[in-house]
Amino acid sequence: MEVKKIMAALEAKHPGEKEYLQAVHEVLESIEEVYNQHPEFEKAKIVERIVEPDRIFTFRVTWIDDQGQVQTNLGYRVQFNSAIGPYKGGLRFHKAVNPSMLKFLGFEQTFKNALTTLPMGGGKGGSDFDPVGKSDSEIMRFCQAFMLELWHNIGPDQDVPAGDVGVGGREIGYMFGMYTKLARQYNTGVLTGKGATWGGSILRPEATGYGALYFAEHMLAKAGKDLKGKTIAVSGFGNVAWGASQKAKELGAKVIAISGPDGVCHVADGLTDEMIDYMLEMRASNRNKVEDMATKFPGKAVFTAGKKAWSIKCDIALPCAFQNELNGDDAKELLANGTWCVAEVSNMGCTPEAIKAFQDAGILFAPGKAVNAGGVATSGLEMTQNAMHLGWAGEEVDQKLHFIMESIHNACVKYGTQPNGKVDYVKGANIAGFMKVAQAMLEQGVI
Ligand code: 2IT
Repeated sequence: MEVKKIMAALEAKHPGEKEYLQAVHEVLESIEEVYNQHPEFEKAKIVERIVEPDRIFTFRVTWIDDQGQVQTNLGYRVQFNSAIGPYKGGLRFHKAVNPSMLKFLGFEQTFKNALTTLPMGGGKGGSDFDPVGKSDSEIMRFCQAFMLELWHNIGPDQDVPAGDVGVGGREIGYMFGMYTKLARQYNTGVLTGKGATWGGSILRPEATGYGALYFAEHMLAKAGKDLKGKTIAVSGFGNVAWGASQKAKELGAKVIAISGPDGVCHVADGLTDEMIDYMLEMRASNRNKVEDMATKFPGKAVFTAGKKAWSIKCDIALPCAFQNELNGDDAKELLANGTWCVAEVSNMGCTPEAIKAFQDAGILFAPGKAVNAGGVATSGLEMTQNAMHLGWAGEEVDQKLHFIMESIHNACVKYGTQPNGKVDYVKGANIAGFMKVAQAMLEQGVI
């Protein structure tokens, strides 16, 4: 396999699919050496097959807004790879959603899910529907119209969507309600991230953020460090940033910055429990403004318009919002301010330039597909509970989440330890995930 040749062919086939090509390039670069030691992979053309989704559904979603106007959006489901289990991955509602974004997310999801130790393939979906400024009734009508199209292509052993940016418990509820009405079956395991009284797993809302901090604990311990008293900058204020902030505080760190599309809030004394709770209200309001934190807690949170979380001096940076939200310039600023650990909690949160800057500087860096896998892992645990028609206590779920994050860290160390003894977490995560999916594809023949 030659990365350059494969990338050139993909670029010609999928021109302009920036995020998708970026995600594929990162994985291929990491696995090239190991792949070329396996002639059986080359013979079965595993790389050529693994970079293309199994199939993509595209559909029109029509709904009526509060003014009585007809609105049309595009909906998608990318069923990327089902070599190790049913398609599994979230739905993203965001105005910038397009096939490139969902293909990158589905591709990443395939390897992330392989890392979780659970039997889940990779999928992703969503819509260019923009939740910002929408009323609750509009959100409900859109979710129902979206499910009217999607329901036929999903199922507990077929494809199991969940939340992502713009899709949380509320949206999953509206979609599940419509699914049940259409299917005339109470298929609990068809979606994850459900409410706790109707098949949802305890801790699923917190799991992405909690898992990220468990992973960070292991990464820091391996480097002889810990979280106690460390300052953390977090981007975003959605579900992921909320869970990460909660756990960071619980483990003795101080979250001193959160950000949004409008700017950053500097919280010199660290987020309080009250402020962390308020993040949920900010998310539910659909205003998408981090300034609301400063308005609610004057004097404690200081808002600066147009700045990112990465402008605040911190020990640890946790991108928790969107792909490519931390670029080369941001990396320089963080490094100049003495940041010594960056853990991507968002999917592909850092640009290739930023990752290179962190790696060149020799600071701790771990990629999203390892760090944020606790979310989908807990979705996998929700599927298990649904299949057994029972629910576990929070302690049991948390214990399993701990075990999974430790296993992912171990896999990164196994496949990513360099001759100098340092761990390349990007390489480690990519190789560990790839090897599992590639081997399964090989054993299942050319299909
Ligand atoms: O990016 C992700 O892993 C998610 N949005 C969660 C997917 C899931 O199926 O829980």
